[in-house]
Amino acid sequence: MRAAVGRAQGRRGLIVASFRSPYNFRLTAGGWVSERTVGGLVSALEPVLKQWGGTWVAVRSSEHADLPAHLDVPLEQPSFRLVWVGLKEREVSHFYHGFSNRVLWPLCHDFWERCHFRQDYWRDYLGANARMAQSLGKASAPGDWIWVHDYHLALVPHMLRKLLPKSRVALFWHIPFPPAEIFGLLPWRRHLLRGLLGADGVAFHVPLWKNHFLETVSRYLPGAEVDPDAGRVLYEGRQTWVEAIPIGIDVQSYQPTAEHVRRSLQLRRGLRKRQVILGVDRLDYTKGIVQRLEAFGRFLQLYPEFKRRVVFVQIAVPSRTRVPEYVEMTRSIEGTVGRINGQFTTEDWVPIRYIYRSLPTSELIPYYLVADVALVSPLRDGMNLVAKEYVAANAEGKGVLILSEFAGAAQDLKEALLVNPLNVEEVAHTLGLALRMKLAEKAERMARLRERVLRRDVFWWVEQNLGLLSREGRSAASAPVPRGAADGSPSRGA
Ligand code: ADQ
Repeated sequence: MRAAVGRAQGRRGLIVASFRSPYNFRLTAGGWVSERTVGGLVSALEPVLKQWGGTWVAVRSSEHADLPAHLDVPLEQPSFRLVWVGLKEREVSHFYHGFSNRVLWPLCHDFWERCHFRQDYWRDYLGANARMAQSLGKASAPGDWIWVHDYHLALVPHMLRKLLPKSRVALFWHIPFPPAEIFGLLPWRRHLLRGLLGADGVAFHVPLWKNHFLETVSRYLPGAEVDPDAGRVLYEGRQTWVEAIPIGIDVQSYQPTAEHVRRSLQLRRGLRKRQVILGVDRLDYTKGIVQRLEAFGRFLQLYPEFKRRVVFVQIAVPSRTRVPEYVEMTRSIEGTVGRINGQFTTEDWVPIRYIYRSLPTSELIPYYLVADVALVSPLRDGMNLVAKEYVAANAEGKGVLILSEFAGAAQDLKEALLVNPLNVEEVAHTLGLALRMKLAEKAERMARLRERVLRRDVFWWVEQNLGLLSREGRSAASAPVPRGAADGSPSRGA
């Protein structure tokens, strides 16, 4: 596909649609500056758009009301176009904070008891999806490929079918897809399934989520014909390919530079050369932060010889701070940190360092380098990019990855130490194992993990997804052309 894209004739564009804008904008003394927003989807796709060019359609947040409706971004070195969809405050509140984050998010992570099935949320979800579909219709030219992202926009593919019957549409679902009996609880389950099946291709991170989706369609969507072996659904006279395509990262941007190494040595000195366990997350109840802290506390009880010799650094970026469940979660994490530190702190040692803010990648990498152990223990996660970033940064092979078996990444990264994040005893003992692991075993495990993470990077993932659109006899020659390929200048990997 990489080669095929490079050979393609004629420029066709890639249009990406997501709820979140890839950048926030800040007015400084020198004018507006763009800052990349934090989150898995943006971390993965922004480097691709920067390299390929194209258009990104996203919802405009209220702080950006003064900026034009489209911009060439990033402002400092424009490489693609950002088009904003304006929504009213109430629409964002019901569509995003409500239906997306208090219905679909908990449902898909198997927290169905946290769902708020409210009709007003649903109404604005429908409306916001329709507005997004209209904007995509306006932003696209015939022949463009439209790539819709995530659960916020599940109805868009079906809506685009009516607006742009000839367009090629793919949708990537970034979170888990739950078992049929859980998705079946959703009062609007049929609308959602029909919405997704408007796409030519729907992809999930791993086979488990794909299989849950196919099972849900066959159980709850009358008239749909599912072929699980071929990964195909026939519905209303159309066919949709369904695939498992694990997301990767932009490996290059996690390769440590001399400056990262210098900074990591500084960090290690600041931590008095103690061993370091690291957690890095968007603050979310699905990430299992409280359970992880409890496991660290238990580890200190079970392995007292590590007291004063180890520090747990938890970096959490504030997230969805308007949703009550997240406010409650923030308090609960702070309470747990306080209790464990209160129990174990000595004159010269505080066991947990809690950093509650977003860090730029250049500051995150030194933490990845200094960490003897990365403890990635979500209760449920579509994939989890932090696990892959840690591996990519770990060129020397000295680190150990402990990974929840409930993260999609565990299906990819089998040489990690896999744990059940709810089993506090198991996680505590695995910490003991990881901190005592011999260098040779660490290096061997890390080498295997790196082989997979480096090979299946984010560009591989994009090609696989766009490949879904060229199936069914459509030649790869109609694929979007990365920047430079159409005029004969070299493009990455072409
Ligand atoms: P997220 O739930 O946002 O993504 P994840 O995959 O872990 O989760 O990505 C988080 C990203 O934010 C990473 O790139 C990480 O480096 C960054 N990040 C986290 N904490 C940070 C901090 N304090 N400062 C700066 N950056 C920080 C969703 C799904 C995942 C899926 C991704 C991509 O929930 O399962 O892997 O989409 O598909």
